[in-house]
Amino acid sequence: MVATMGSSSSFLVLSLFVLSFCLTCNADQITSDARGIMINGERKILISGSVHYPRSTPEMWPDLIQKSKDGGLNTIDTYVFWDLHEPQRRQYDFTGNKDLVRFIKAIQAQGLYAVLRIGPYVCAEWTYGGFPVWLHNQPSIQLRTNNTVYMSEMQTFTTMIVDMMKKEQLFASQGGPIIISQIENEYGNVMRAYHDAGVQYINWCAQMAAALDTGVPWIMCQQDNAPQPMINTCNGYYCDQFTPNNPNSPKMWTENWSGWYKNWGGSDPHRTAEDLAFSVARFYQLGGTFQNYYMYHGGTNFGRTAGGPYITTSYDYDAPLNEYGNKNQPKWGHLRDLHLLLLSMEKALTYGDVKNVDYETLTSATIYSYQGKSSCFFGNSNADRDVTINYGGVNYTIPAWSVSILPDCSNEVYNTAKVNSQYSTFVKKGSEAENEPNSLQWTWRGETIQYITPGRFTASELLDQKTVAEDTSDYLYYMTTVDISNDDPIWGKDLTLSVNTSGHILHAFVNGEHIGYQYALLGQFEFQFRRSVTLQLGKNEITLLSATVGLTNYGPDFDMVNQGIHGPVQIIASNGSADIIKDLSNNNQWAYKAGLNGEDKKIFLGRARYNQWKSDNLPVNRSFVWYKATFDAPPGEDPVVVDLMGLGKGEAWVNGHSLGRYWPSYIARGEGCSPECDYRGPYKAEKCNTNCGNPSQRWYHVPRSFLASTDNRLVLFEEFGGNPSSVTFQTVTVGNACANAREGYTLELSCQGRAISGIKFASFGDPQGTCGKPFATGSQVFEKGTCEAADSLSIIQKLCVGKYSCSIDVSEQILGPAGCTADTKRLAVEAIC
Ligand SMILES: *[C@@H]1O[C@H](CO)[C@@H](O)[C@H](O)[C@H]1NC(C)=O
Ligand SMILES: *[C@@H]1O[C@H](CO)[C@@H](O)[C@H](O)[C@H]1NC(C)=O
Ligand SMILES: *[C@@H]1O[C@H](CO)[C@@H](O)[C@H](O)[C@H]1NC(C)=O
Ligand SMILES: *[C@@H]1O[C@H](CO)[C@@H](O)[C@H](O)[C@H]1NC(C)=O
Ligand SMILES: *[C@@H]1O[C@H](CO)[C@@H](O)[C@H](O)[C@H]1NC(C)=O
Ligand SMILES: CC(=O)N[C@H]1CO[C@H](CO)[C@@H](O)[C@@H]1O
Repeated sequence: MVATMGSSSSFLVLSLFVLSFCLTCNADQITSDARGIMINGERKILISGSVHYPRSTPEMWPDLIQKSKDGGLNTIDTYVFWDLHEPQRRQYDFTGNKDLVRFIKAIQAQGLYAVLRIGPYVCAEWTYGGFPVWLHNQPSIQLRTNNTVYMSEMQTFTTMIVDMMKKEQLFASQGGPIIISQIENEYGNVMRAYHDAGVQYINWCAQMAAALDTGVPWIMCQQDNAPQPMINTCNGYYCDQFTPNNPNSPKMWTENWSGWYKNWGGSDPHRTAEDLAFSVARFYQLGGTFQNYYMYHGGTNFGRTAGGPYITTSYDYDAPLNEYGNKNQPKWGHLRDLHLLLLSMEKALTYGDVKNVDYETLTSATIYSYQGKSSCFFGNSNADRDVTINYGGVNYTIPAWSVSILPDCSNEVYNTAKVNSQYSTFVKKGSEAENEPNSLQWTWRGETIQYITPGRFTASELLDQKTVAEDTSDYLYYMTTVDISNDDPIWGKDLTLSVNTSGHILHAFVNGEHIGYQYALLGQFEFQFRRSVTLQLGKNEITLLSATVGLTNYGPDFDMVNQGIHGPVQIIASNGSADIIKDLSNNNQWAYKAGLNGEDKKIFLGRARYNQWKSDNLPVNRSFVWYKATFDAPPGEDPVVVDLMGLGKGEAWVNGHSLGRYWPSYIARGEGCSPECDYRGPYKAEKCNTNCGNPSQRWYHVPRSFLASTDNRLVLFEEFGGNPSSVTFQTVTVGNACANAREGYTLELSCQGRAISGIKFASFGDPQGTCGKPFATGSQVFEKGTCEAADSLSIIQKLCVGKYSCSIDVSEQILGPAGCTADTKRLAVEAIC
């Protein structure tokens, strides 16, 4: 806008014009066609990664986004978590790590695009799929279907989020970063269960969203019948065979599962860098132009946000950035190399002519020609066979389950199965805090178990936990009394208390005594608790304490899955061969209380008024105990974790911030792990697991922003019984970095924020062995081969030691003659961090 001013009045008019125009002067126009999303009329290659704002802290966001950008992403995707923002009806919260606007602005600050998946049902292994539990208790409501009460609540929340984004000018149509929004989530997977009402509902979702007039496209993932103008998109481990329902919609992949989540009782899933890169390269080879990693950073399920049942507090996901925000190498680097290459081919991929050539089974070439130049993808989807193809008179070998990319159709620049990025291993180190004693000094107090007291909410039936506790706590007391007279047929007999529950954990107390507890085994959430009991003549007090471990978040009618004691609750007297049953389920008056006493008093905040902590006779292996200790923060910048080995199950707080549930006593199933992992062949969540036979989760992230340098307060609520004496704070640092690159490539090494302190091994020639690789059998070291450039080690030492990162062109010019006859020489380096 250049103009010369005439008079002051026309200046005023003009500046008003400029002002109003400039509200949209950075505006981007987002449209789409069959080849892709277009920004201001130009088709784009969009490479996106999911980072969920509440799974980290605002202090971590800039670094996570920076590392995403350095990893070659141009877009960040997040869900919006309704239950966090509206914990009680019409009471909103956007503070701290719930500050959605701050998160979107952090994306904008680094020049990335954003995808806002409002849902508001989000699944996401998040408790109740992101729905606030009060929704469940609205009269006449039915969730995710043609129900006016639900639709009105959904519309109110969705509109509020859209208005909030508009007010902050965050849609691309206003000059902001949000280029796409999503309504609903994977509804196509469950729609059949809702019959015609489901179809009616999804059409309503489409109209409701479109009417919000964001100026950017809306998507619906896993929705084969997505009504116009919604774009349906694919979620899965592989999406190369996906076609959208509208021939004018681009081929978009909204969830590429970069790994998998972990359960209590489960081992650690891993998806290899080779297979993930293969799925991505294959998708872009076959015409995809938008793909999103689910997750790029998984993070942590703080507080009670983990869904489930039984999703762990760690949501690491084996994502390219690990739970603490460090690069998960070689995945991060191997994908970055791919992203940069794909972005360099953007014009050819989005505007080029496309030709597919089929070779033998499951092997094909795709050639993109643009402005007289051609770029090639050679894909081999055979899981067990390398294939050599002849293209342009030259033979190319494509390893099994891989894609080669040749930006000039002659030189292979990238192959998904050949990893040139470094491997990093992480080590946990004890706190080096000065004056920190070897073990923490603990104080403790007991949790008071509740029995029937007048004035409680009562009902003559067993109620669902969602109905009574409305997710204010994991815990709900069910309390009743049983009167026994000496003419009662059960008097004097051997008695058993039997309770059917879908809990997930049940504790039983009779006349003040904890007679036992039981928890559901992973995958078997219905169970029956049975213990022998002794009742006295007269009144007997029975307290059943039920605890949930993440509310169900997925499946048709997932919101109606029973959580809590549904009965029957019976006292069973054995009378010879027959049983006499006293059924308490619906005959008795039940009193309810949600939450623990200590939760009501918020004793994890450490207020002086509840300062009844004792320091003597520290209980060990006793259930329902609160423990407290103070500690100094480990110095430095490295991420901090607390090792809770020795404890049973409960929740942990640092300075009042909940770290999440802990359960180190739950040992991962012994089967399903294997020392090897073949990247070839379709991935599934059970394929490449580690950590069988160890606690599913032993270490818990303590974000640096939760900590002061001294006098931090750790509070634990121990439900089952444990020993806190070995609890320690540790830091997570890079142990060593191993890298390996072929001649003609560049080898890069870094210690992720620390200087490289030494080089343990370096050899240019035909080095043997592996180093730092997960799943590698045998010794994890490089060894000198039959030939080697004599000065490799000293050259690498000179180039790298003392540096934060170093990059070496692998060639004889730099490293000296290797004297090898092998035609594929390589450089292998192990650096000490
Ligand atoms: C959807 O709900 C409306 C209003 O309650 C009702 O009139 C209509 O019959 C419902 N449609 C289906 C298919 O259930
Ligand atoms: C390519 O491979 C074919 C089949 O193995 C072989 O006959 C041919 O000589 C090779 N061509 C070149 C240029 O190496
Ligand atoms: C209670 O649990 C037992 C054992 O799992 C089962 O056999 C029985 O059918 C259950 N009863 C009800 C009413 O669900
Ligand atoms: C208990 O067993 C005895 C002997 O078999 C029988 O006579 C009696 O009726 C039983 N009581 C009840 C309440 O079933
Ligand atoms: C803890 O106590 C329970 C019973 O109260 C017992 O079964 C268990 O073996 C004890 N565990 C340890 C580690 O002492
Ligand atoms: C159908 C299906 O498996 N959906 C899952 C896709 O992955 C996301 C992320 O892990 C889950 O939230 C869905 O349940």
